[in-house]
Amino acid sequence: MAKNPPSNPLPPDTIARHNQDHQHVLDEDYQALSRALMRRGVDLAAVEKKLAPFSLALPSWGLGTGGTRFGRFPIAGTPTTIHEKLADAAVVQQLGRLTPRVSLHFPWDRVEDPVALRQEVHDLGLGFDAVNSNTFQDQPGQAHSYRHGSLSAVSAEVRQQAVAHNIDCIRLGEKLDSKALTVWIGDGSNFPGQHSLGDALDRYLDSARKIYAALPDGWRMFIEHKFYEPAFYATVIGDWGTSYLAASSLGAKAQCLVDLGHHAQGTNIEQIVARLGRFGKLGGFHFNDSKYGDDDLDAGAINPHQLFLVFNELVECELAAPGSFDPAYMIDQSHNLTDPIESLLSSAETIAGAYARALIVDRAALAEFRAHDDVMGAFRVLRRAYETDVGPLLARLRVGAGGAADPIALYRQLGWRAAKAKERKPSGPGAGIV
Ligand code: LRH
Ligand code: MN
Repeated sequence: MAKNPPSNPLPPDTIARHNQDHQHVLDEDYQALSRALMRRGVDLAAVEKKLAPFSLALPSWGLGTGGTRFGRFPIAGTPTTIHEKLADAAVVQQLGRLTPRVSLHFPWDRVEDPVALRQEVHDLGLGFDAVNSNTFQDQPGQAHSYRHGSLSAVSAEVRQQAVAHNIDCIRLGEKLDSKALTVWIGDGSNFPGQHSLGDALDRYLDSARKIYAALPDGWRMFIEHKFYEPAFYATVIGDWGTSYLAASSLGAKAQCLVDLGHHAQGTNIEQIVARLGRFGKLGGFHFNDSKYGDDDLDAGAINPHQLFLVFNELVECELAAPGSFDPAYMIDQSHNLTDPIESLLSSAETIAGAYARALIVDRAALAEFRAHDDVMGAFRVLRRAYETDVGPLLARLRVGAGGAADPIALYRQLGWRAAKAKERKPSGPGAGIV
């Protein structure tokens, strides 16, 4: 949770005044929670030490209004340029203090002058996280279409074009101090027989090896699997197993990225996290939530218990491999009906809350119950942590880092969106995620 940058989008004194009005209640609630946790033998100082550096990256594409194939209903004042998106990201960071990085998507984010943009993001107290390539859409003037795939396409020209785009993303990312490339491809088929399922993966691996070879030292390549859409019969990187096999065959810099919405209903995602963590291939996350498909809803909005169980596995992975466990935590949501800043403030706190609950699990009691196959005993240990309101703890750390006691209430009070609606050009209606 970072301190004040040179150019804050919001006047810091407004946050200080807001917090003064809330200080008494914050202290009371925090004292009550710390007393309750102390009684349960939870070492609050250790929990806060773990929680304080926790941070997330915002998706540049999540700062604008999202949509579906059926339509998009932009809110006046939402950002359309990279500069407007970074200003809004700085508002989320200044109020919430959990999101000091932004993940860019090329070519959605047009970067005219990377050196100037790097300075701009620094002045806003932010940085750039993984960059994302895009070979799931055709760009105007593009030589070869991705209609029949990209990195796994039958056409060598198409594969070469897709490889070149990914390497361009790495080179641009280097200029922006990013340290990772996320590769999600929509490649797949809609009809049985359309593709050789084996050859399609081999073509993908051949292309991915060329991208991997272009990675600078210290960089990582995140392979993002997804079980369907836009392909509706078979997806080349359709599950964690294929992603794990691909990352293992590429090398140490390649790891698997888990987007929570990319799994069939009923999938035990926390077990996938445990497996990838156990074998050192858990590179990162795209946090969101879904009820049906890849709905890209706000994290924890539908299934907050699953989010808690994912962090419970992350804490166990961290305990099993202290120091070598460093997944990239990113949000990937589509804000179709809410103000993106409010959704990102809410989601970031929800995700940090899931981590905080996982940190207060009584691991010793859990191990004891597990050792004696005491099913209900073990379950109740997790349930007790899950049912703990950690809000006062998060608020104390947030305010301590210069954030707002009640970020969304202050955001609304300050009228940022209305002010931006007067100065920003409207983004037209349309369809699709951006
Ligand atoms: C694919 C995905 C991927 C991004 C896109 C915006 O569904 O999750 O991470 O490239 O959304
Ligand atoms: Mn994603």
